[in-house]
Amino acid sequence: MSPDPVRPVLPAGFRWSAATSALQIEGSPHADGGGRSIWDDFIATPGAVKDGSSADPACDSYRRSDADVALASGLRLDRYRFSIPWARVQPDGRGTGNTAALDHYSRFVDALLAAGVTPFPTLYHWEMPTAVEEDGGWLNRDNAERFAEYASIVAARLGDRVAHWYTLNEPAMTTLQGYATGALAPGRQLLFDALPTVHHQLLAHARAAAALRAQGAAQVGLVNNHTWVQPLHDTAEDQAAALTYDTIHNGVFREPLLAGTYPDLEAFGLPDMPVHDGDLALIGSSIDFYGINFYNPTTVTAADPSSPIPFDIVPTPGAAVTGFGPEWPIVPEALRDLLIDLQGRYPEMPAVIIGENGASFPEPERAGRVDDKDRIDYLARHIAAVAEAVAAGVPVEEYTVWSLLDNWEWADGYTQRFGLVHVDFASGERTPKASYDWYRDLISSSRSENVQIPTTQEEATR
Ligand code: GBH
Repeated sequence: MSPDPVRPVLPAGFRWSAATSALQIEGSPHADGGGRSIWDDFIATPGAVKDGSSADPACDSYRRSDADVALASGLRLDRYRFSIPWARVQPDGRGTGNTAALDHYSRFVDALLAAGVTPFPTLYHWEMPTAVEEDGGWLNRDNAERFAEYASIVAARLGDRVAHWYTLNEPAMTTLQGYATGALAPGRQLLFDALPTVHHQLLAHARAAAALRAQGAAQVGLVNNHTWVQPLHDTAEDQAAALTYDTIHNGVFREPLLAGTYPDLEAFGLPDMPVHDGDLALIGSSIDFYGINFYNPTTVTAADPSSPIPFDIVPTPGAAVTGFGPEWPIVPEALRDLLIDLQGRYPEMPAVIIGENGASFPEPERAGRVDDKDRIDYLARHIAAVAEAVAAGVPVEEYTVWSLLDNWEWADGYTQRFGLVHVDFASGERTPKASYDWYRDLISSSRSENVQIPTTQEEATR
């Protein structure tokens, strides 16, 4: 039980959501004429995916979308965050949209609306058509315009019912893991030569945002995944290493959107971004809300001077960990500190939406009910951190759990379970976990009054 009788409170009207992404849940990536994506290519690369799995059938959600709508509706979510894959809509990465796929998402949007849940789609959760990657992917500036054309096609079909859009999910992961280290598709290992993909993604986002608004979109933003970076030791070397990591993971994706400029990359010995006249004005006025995915802080130490990368990421001292091990320390206060720091840097920033937050823990593959106390504890403490930031004046308006369902975790295959709902990947059967009931009750209590956020798992499950 919390010794502190003053628990954080979230204001009435605070919105609740849960998220998934297409490739991670849908299966049948080529049904209805879906095209080849960089993830098909990555999956086909021996050793790329830890358990050798493919994303098919995952949760089989392309064929079981009604079951997912029922689960979203059972939580009484304000909004459901899902993604639409570019390669289904434009199988060759260009041309008029694939009608069968657009019909599918049109029916899905109708089903969500009928269930009282506002659809909140993401247009790019990492599935680039292979044809676009073959034209240089995010290294090629011209592909920003292609992305905007794709956005326009989707908006033309769904824009009469969808008012809120995320353009890109986590461009930092695309740059750092997709193009710099190769841990995710397209598996390029360009190290710092990957940096132009930062600017081309932000440009793609901004052009897509303009295209969406031209079709009547009410609110457009993207989701940056931010981490709270701390030096391991209080030394000049570790502080410099932490600042470099903070700049390439957080700063280069945040500053252009919220301040219309890039950090001084030269100061870190990094090349300048390939900015053309007008780009920064466009990017700097492109968002109606600022999306943040948060999972964990990062502790950084200076690397050996002979290393091509000036920092090493190390375990966070004293922190509990998720199913990923020391790579994913659990430090909820880091989310509060990050939000308060953001508000300090950008006092005029738009509303903040937490677009993802959640954790995987070792759980049975085939099970009925999972009593996922660790997840409830993780979520309760991070929601409490959000409430503390709101109390300190940070304009957070929405919180999203990653994920509604256990799903296919990219290069980690089926080895990590993040869901409020257990999925038996062999049968497709969905079984709500204890965290599903907990989240439903939290949402329902927040509708009747300002919601008191429990700060411990013991309280949360009482
Ligand atoms: C988010 O990524 C994603 O938006 C979501 O799709 C994902 O399922 C969720 O969070 C949980 O990971 O590159 O070898 O280190 C957060 C970034 C990307 C971090 C994959 C973990 C593991 C593989 N995640 N990464 S590796």
